[in-house]
Formats: sequence, structure tokens, C-alpha cells
Amino acid sequence: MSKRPDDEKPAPGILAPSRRGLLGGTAGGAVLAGLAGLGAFSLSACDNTTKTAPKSKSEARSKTEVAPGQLDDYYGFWSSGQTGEIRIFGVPSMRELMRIPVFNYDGARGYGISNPSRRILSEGLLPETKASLEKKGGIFLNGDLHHPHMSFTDGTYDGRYLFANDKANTRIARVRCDIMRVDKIIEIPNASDMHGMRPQKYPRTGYVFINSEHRVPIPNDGTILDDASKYKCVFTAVDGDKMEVAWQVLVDGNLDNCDADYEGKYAFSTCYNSEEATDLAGMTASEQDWVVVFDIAAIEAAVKRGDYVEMSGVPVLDGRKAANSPFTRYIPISTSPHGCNMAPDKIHLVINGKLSPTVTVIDVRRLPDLFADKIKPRDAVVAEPELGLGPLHTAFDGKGNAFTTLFLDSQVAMWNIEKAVRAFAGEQVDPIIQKIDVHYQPGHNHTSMGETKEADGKWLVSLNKFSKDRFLNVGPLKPENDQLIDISGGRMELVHDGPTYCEPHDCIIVRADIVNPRATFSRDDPYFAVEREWAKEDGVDLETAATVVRKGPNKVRVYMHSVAPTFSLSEFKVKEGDEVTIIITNIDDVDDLTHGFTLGRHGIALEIAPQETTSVTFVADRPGVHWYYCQFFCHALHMEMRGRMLVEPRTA
Ligand code: RUQ
Ligand code: CUA
Repeated sequence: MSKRPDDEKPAPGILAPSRRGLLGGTAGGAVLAGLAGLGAFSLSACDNTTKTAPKSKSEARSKTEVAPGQLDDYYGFWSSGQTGEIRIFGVPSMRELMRIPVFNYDGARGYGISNPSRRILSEGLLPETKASLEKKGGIFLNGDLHHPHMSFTDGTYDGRYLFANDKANTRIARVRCDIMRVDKIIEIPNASDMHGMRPQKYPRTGYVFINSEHRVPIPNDGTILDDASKYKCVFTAVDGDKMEVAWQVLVDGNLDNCDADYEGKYAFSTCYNSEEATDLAGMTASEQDWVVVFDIAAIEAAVKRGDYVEMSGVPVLDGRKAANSPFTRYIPISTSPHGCNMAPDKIHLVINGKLSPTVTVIDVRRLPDLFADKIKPRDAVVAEPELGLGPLHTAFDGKGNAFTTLFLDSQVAMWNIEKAVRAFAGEQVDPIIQKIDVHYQPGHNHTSMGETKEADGKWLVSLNKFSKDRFLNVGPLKPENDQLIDISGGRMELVHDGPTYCEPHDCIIVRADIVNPRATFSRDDPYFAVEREWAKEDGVDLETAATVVRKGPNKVRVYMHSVAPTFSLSEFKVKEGDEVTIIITNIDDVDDLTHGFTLGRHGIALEIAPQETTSVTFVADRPGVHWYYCQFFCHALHMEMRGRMLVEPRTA
């Protein structure tokens, strides 16, 4: 293949060091070895390792600039990988606006400290996990959040919820978009390391589909390590309304990423390690893996009939290949496919090759025939364009074009779906429109509204795993580089470099009118239902409270409220050894007037949003005076917003 005229020219005078050299010497070596086996090294794109500079600095700046006081057109919801939180960005300014703690501990906001957050972090854990955490503080402090996705109604975002996976501790979380806080987290049974996750698009979410990536022995009781036949992998549908597992399907291989169609009929997962090995050499030995298609109606009917085995309280169906299952079909794809992206045309599903330079396009209209065994699995494939090295994820502009990240080439390829279909049918037509360099090694990419039927073709973000020389050197660990690309003109133009803390895997870009969070809490919010119950039981009015209620010889509840710049209790007394619960209500009813409650030398900090009630429980084991203060700047006399807790020594 010769170099395309449209390939981006190097910026004058800038020569980039070779990233390929680096990868060849490290973990990339294994990937490259796999690629060599596939004979994929004939692409000239390999040689294109130059930097891209925007046409002119001021031109690029004017496109992304959101002037002081002006608002962005889009909310970006960014994952943060091993940081465990979701970040809210403004697009196109790429300013980070807020963070939502999800699986992580956040001392700024008391997430992992306050009772409401600890309930969320502990309640949905499996019994064996709860038991194991008992001696370790009761909650996990970390997570690995790869995929944030919004709930859908009729094929587009509906602004209700965000869902996110935790690969590290096998969980899934739901964020309420009205308050931008997590309200439920559940651990998935019979699984290990939840990875690919997508909500049902139609008729609504509905299900959240989630893949367990690593295969584990079932039962995983310590008696099995080497017997690969005992290792299992499940595809899980979580009921997004109830946040409970609806059903699981046993599959062959390791599942990776997933997506759902626009008709509510099918879900799809990429699947590697068809070899079912437990080491790298074994996992990449075969030249072929699959995309697994799940027939949702067939699965639901079987669950209804009771046609399943129950494992850990969950219906599990057999969708393995050898079982000739009515629930699944396995479409062969070259080895180790990764991203799985449904196009907004509602017809084409794009499977990204990773170790193969191709993406495979499936026409979902052929799937009924596939399930009826009228066609062979590969007959559902309608295109397989060769795009470059290491295709990982694909995004769409809603105008028939697709954008695929090329991890090894450090490029994004823009290509036309229809032309790819025609080329596959034998026509002499090149589906590739343009390639640009990104810096460096892109993983996910995402377009504005791109995973919905309202894809608008304005912006593309390339989430690059390495930034290396693009920013000031900050030490051995560098930020990632999330690059903003303008696609509104029917071509790609790189307009912004955005450093991000480890490690955004994925993001979504949502039109601003869809997201409408509250400015203050509602007083009957379920977030603090438990605290309301306590107050009722104790005959306390939360909004006027200033009282200590003794609940037993070693147990007290302290009720107070805050109004800038005072706490309703400027002092209170408890006894050494008391289990103390402080229940505090911010009665300020003003936008942006958050108070805090920090209790010195007790590791306690709370965020109390306007009209919110929260609480914290601890043992008062240090006799003496301990100051508490407000840590969110709230008033000219914010520094004075404080009080004292006296812990009286127990004499008897
Ligand atoms: S996966 S780099 Cu965790 Cu989203 Cu593809
Ligand atoms: Cu209240 Cu600072």
C-alpha cells in the first residue's frame, strides 16, 4: 500500500523519536510478535511517526476556546482507570469541571468516610467479600474504572444515570446524574474482573451488559489452578433500575468489550483466548477468536421458563459453543479482537482487530438468519477494511464515517463504512479518507454523542496512553494525553492536547441540554433516608437540630445543622469509648454553598451539600478537646466556622 495523499504531513522542523522502538523493547514485543505472525508488516503507515501541529495556533485556539464566563457545549464524562473515579470535563474547552468519586477513597469529600458513602461501598458486596474485608476496614479503597456510559432511552442518552465498571474488584456502579453521586455499587458473582460494559440502547436501559474478562475456576475455592477446563467466563446482564444481576451466560474464551444494538434484540462481546489458556503464549496461539452475539429474547424466555442453573443466587445459562446454545452465536474474527462499537446507522457493528490490521464490520440485519442457522457465522460480515497497525476502538460521526484508533501506528484512521462494504464486495474503492498522527498510542476514542443515534459529527477525542514529550517533564510518571480533534468539516483536525492523570480509558461526550443536575438536594432524597429514620426514631427535627441523644451506655447520636458561618452546636460532650454518630444537615438553600465537617485527629471529613444531611460514625477513644471545623470555603467567617468535642475520660 502506498502512502495516501491525505496522510498528514510532518510539521516543519519537528522530528519525533520513534515510539515503535520503545514498544518493540517492552510489552509491545509480544504484540509485535503476534503481528509478525499475521504478516501485517507491509503497511507504509508504519513509517509515519511524525508529529502533528495544528495549521496555526490561533486558529486551533479559537475552536476550543470557551471564553471566561461562557459554558461548554458538551459534558464529557471521563473514566480514570486505576484512580477509580469519573471526571466531568467541558468539551470543547477540555477543562476538568468536577470529579465523582466512585470506587476510590476521596478525603476531600468524605467519600469512604461518611456513612452514606460507606453504605454504598459495602452493601452490594458478596458475603465472602464482606467477610474478607471485615478486618480490613470494611470497604475497598481502590477500583479500576474503565468504561463510563450513560443510560439510554430510545437509542440516545436520557440523562438519568451513568454506569461504570470496576475491573479490579469485579463491581459495577451507578451514578445518579441529578446529584452527580454514586447511589449503588454491586459486586458481580461467578465472575472475575469486570471489563467491557455498555448499557442497552433500546427501548431503554434496562440492562447494563458487562463482561468478566478473566476466567476463573468455578467454584473458585482454592482447589483448582492448572485445570483450564474448569475455568469459566460469564457475560452478565445487570438490571440497571434495580442494580441486581438479571442473568448470566457462560461463554467460551475471555470476554473483552461489548455493545448493544439499536433494536433491543442483541448484545455483542469481543472474545479472545479461544484457546482458553492461562498464559500469554497460549492465549495468542490461535489465529482466530470471535465476537459472541447474544440473543436477548431467547435468554429472557429461558430465564422465564426456569431453564437455567442458579449459581450464587443468579440464573446462569449455558451459551458455550460446544453446547450448541440457542442463546449465542460465535462469529470468527482474527485473533484477539478488542473494541466493539455499534454504529449510529443502527446497522453496522465494528469489531476492532488489535493484533490484526483490520476491523470487521457485521451487518446486524443478518443476525436473525444466523440464529435461524440459515447463514454461516462469517456470512454476517459485510466489510473488513485494513486500516493500519493495532486498531483498538472505533467512533462514528453519524454521517457514515468511522474513526479508528491505531495503537501501534499512533494514528487515527477516518474511513467510510459504505465504501468499506463496497470494497469487500469486490469494488475498487478505498474506504480510507484520512489518517492523522496522535501523541501517542491511542486506546479509546469517542465522538460527540457518537454512541447514540444522535451522533452529531462535531468532535472526536483520542485518548492516548502516552504523552512523553508533549508536556513539561513531571518525573518518571507522565500524564496521558487526551487530544481533541475537530471533525465538523468532514476531516480531522487536531486542535488541543489535554494532559490527564492516570488513567482515562474511555469517555463519552454528551450534549449539555441532556444533563440537568440539581443545585441543592431535595430534603427527601433517598441518599440520606437512613439518617431521616434515625431522626424520626429519636424525635429530632434535622433542620433545627442541636442535641446529643444517648442511645446506650456506649452509644450517642449528635445532631446538628450548619448555616454559614456556624454549626448549631459549638460544643458537645461524649464519653471515652462511646460510639459516636454525628448527623449533620446543611440548611443553607443556596446554589454552591457547601459546608464541611472535619474532626481533627480522627480522620474525619464530610462534604455537606446545600440541603443535604449526612453522618459519620467513629469511636471517641481520645480523651480531651478536639476541634471540628468547616473545610469548604463558605463565608467571610468560614475560618471561624468551628466547634469543640469534649471526650470525657471514663473513670469507672
Ligand atoms: S479497553 S484501550 Cu479497558 Cu476500554 Cu480498550
Ligand atoms: Cu462552612 Cu466553611
